[in-house]
Amino acid sequence: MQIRRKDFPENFIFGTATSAYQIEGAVNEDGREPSIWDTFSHTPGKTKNSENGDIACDHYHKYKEDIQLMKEIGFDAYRFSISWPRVMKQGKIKNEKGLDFYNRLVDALLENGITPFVTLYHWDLPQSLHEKGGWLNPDMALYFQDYAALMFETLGDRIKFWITLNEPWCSAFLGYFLGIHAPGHNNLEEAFTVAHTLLRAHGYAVKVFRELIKDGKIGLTNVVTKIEPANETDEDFQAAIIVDELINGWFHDPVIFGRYPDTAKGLLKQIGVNINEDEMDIISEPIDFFGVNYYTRQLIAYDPQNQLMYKNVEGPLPKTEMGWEIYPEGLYDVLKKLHQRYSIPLYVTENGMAGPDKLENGMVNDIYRIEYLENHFLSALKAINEGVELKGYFIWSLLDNFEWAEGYSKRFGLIYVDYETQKRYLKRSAIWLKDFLKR
Ligand code: GCO
Repeated sequence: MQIRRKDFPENFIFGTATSAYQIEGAVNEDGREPSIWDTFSHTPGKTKNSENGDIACDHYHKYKEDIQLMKEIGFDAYRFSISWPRVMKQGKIKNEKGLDFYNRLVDALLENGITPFVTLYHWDLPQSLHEKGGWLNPDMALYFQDYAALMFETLGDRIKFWITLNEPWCSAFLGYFLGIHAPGHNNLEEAFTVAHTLLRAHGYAVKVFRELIKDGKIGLTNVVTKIEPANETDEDFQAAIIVDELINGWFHDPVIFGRYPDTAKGLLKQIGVNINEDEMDIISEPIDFFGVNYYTRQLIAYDPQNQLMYKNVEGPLPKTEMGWEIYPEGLYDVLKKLHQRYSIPLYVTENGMAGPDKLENGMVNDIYRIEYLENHFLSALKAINEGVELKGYFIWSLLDNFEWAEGYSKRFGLIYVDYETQKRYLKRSAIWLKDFLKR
């Protein structure tokens, strides 16, 4: 079935997403200070080919050109993140030159008819705050509230859609348990401590938002993965329930219901992992939407050897360059589940794929990305037609960019970036999207 833009609701928003450390570069310019990702990516062995975000896509200097490309493709909106260490020195004293960049960026977006959606925290914690304990320090929720308040006061007159955190699961579990993201710790209890402080920080930001901004919307973006048992056994079903609660429920239930999921809590008690549950009332300050970052599914098998009693099993479906199964049905499933469980407006704040993109004669023939997007658009449309209040869809990503520990080896962009020349090339998928978005 050929999907068309007019199949979606009239006011449905199509956008694209990026994040500060992945595209901006200019890491030492105009008073920006290091983040934990500057430290991590400059630590030998932490990222592929020891690559880092020092230059990235040089978006700090090329933002006007990039906005023209967004306009050419025809996006309604652009989701980007603010670099905390760029706008506050020592994580707490405002840096006017850093704020000026975002003022210029937002003004240029609005001048070009593109609605800004802003993520306050997309993983680049100021290193100076990390040295005060970072997300292990409960006071970080208050530092985050001050940062959020500064941004609401600076940009809140022009930005009406705000996201507190991007994927707290990644910050907590990739950063503090699996160790593949900054700051690279390997401690399960730390991961749960960090998760709780992040959720408190979210709640504190929502509280101050309600005081400062009367005509805006605020939400939380989580990575939402379709969790399925690897085999039709009771053990794998049970393991899948727990993983679904640990990856998905742990960062949704507290925000809406003010409590952590029971089954997963039971497992943690059983394995002796202590969790903190204070200030659940602040964590569950009412929000206006959930952001859904959907990429794939995970097949889960029971594994008593693992600290959390499960392991991932590789699935049989075709995969992207990240090794993630291409599973558009999972997007429909997770949107339906989120709608049924939380009955709150949703935005797909990220969906896209890393492809084997080769630039030939100035073009990348990423037909596979067109097929990927069409099939995921169809899944989203099916959910909408069944009553899910999905209000927008942001494609990850506008540009090829720094894919964290994978460095620049993984290309998610609709636009190809030649990192040698910093030239941009619209891929075949961008040209397809330009036609799709035409009203
Ligand atoms: C995430 C992050 C993005 C990633 C993208 C591809 O969802 O992990 O928001 O920064 O680059 O998802 O992994």
